[in-house]
Amino acid sequence: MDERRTVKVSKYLSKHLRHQPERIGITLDAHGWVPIDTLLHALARNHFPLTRAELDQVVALNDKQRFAIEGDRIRASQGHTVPVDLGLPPAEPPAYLYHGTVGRALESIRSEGLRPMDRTHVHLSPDRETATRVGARRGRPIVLSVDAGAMHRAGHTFHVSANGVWLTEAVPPAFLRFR
Ligand code: HQG
Repeated sequence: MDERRTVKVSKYLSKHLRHQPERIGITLDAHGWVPIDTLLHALARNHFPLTRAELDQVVALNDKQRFAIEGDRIRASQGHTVPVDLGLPPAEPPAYLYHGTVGRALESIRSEGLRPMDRTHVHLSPDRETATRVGARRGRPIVLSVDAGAMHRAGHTFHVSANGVWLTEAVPPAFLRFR
C-alpha cells in the first residue's frame, strides 16, 4: 500500500473509531473496541473496502501508532470525542509535559487553563518536538510547559495511552508556563 493510501485509511479509521462510529453503522464498546470483522464489513458496505492484511499494515506502520489490535478487536488508542473509558491505569507523569497550541488560543488558555474541548481528555506530549508538531497542525506552533509533577502531587490523575500520549482531564492555569 502506498503512503497516500495509508494516510487516507488512517484518517478514515480515526474518524470512525474516535468520533463518528454511527456514520458507518458500527458501535464501539464501553472501552472503545470494535470487532475487526464488524469493522471490515462496515467499511465494505460504505464503499471503503479494506482487507485484513491492509488493516494490519496500517496499524503496524502507523506513524503515531494510533490504533491497537487485541485479539480479534481494534480501537483507537486515544483522541476520542465519543465517550469511552480506555481503562488506562493512573500513571505517574514526568516532571514536565508539553502542549502544542497556537496564538489565538492563548488568551483563553491563560484564563481557564487547558480544557479537553471536544475530546475526552487534554492531550499532552512527553517532549517539545512532539508538542511542536501537534501545534503546527493549526498554525504557527506555541509550546506550553505543564508542571505535571506538581499537578500529580496536587491530586490530578494522569494516564498514558498505548501510543505514549499523556491524558488528563484539564490543566488549571497555575500549572502552565507560557514560554
Ligand atoms: C486548544 C492529534 C482555547 C488546544 C495530535 C488545541 C494530538 C483551548 C485545541 C491529538 C483551550 C483542541 C490532540 C482553552 C485547549 N481555550 N483553546 N481553554 N484548551 N485549547 O485537536 O491537543 O494526529 O482536540 O490547544 O497529535 O491539538 O489526530 O487537541 O489547539 O495528539 O492522532 O484547543 O490529536 O493526534 O484541539 O490534539 P484538539 P490537540 P492525531
